[in-house]
Amino acid sequence: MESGKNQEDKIREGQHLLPPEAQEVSQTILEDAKPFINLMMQYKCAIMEVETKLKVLDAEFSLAYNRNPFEDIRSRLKSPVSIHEKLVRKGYEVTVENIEAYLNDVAGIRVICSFPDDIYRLADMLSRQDDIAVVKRKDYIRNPKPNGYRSLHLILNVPIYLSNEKKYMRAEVQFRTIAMNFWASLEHKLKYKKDVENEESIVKELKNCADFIEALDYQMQGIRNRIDRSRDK
Ligand code: 0O2
Repeated sequence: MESGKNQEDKIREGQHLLPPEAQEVSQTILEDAKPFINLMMQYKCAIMEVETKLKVLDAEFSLAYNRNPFEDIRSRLKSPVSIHEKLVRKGYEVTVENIEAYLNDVAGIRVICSFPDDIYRLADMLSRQDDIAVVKRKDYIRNPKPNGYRSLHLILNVPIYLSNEKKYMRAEVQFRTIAMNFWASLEHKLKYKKDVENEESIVKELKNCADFIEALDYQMQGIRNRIDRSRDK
């Protein structure tokens, strides 16, 4: 994702190519967009802060347990279209103030772990850091959604240090195993397919797959425990 400054510069650079009357409109749009671009830059900083914290934990954890607590971290800024859709869906006016006030997941970090117990260990280590506040914890692993969705979500308040202020930004961290992520990614894609035949039976089958995946996760964790125990002996 490009920084706000780059995007702004690019728009400015292209302005002289426009006819004079359009240059004025373009300048107004740019001025109106500034608070939004600035806010997105701040969310991007929050993502960087959380990623750094996770990478530090990874380094320490891998020394202590001789393996990495997560396989991958993926981050994204919510797109303007999705921000617009979510505010409208929640019944709020689409303003920069309402983005900050009502959306938890503009800054999104997804952490993909190998085993369910790594998720809880990592989430607890992150939550205990004294500059972070856990605003909300949604445990869809112990309490899966009716469709079978499983993941642990932490909504965090994370400090970012700007040139003249320290500001707390909200970020959502989703912890999933590889298997949970496989299921959620496919289900997410399938959800947006329109006019699907036998939708009810597909929903049922997806729930069955989620149950298989849950069993698989704990079976793999059991195998790892047995290997660890025999190594300790
Ligand atoms: P996208 O496209 O991933 O950004 P909240 O404001 O936090 O109280 P919210 O955001 O509805 O309410 O909370 P919830 O249910 O915890 O969902 C947050 C995110 O979790 C979703 O973001 C999805 O990324 C993921 N998620 C939740 N439920 C499901 C599900 O049933 N299937 C899949 N595949 N993902 C799910 P968005 O904005 O919906 O989507």
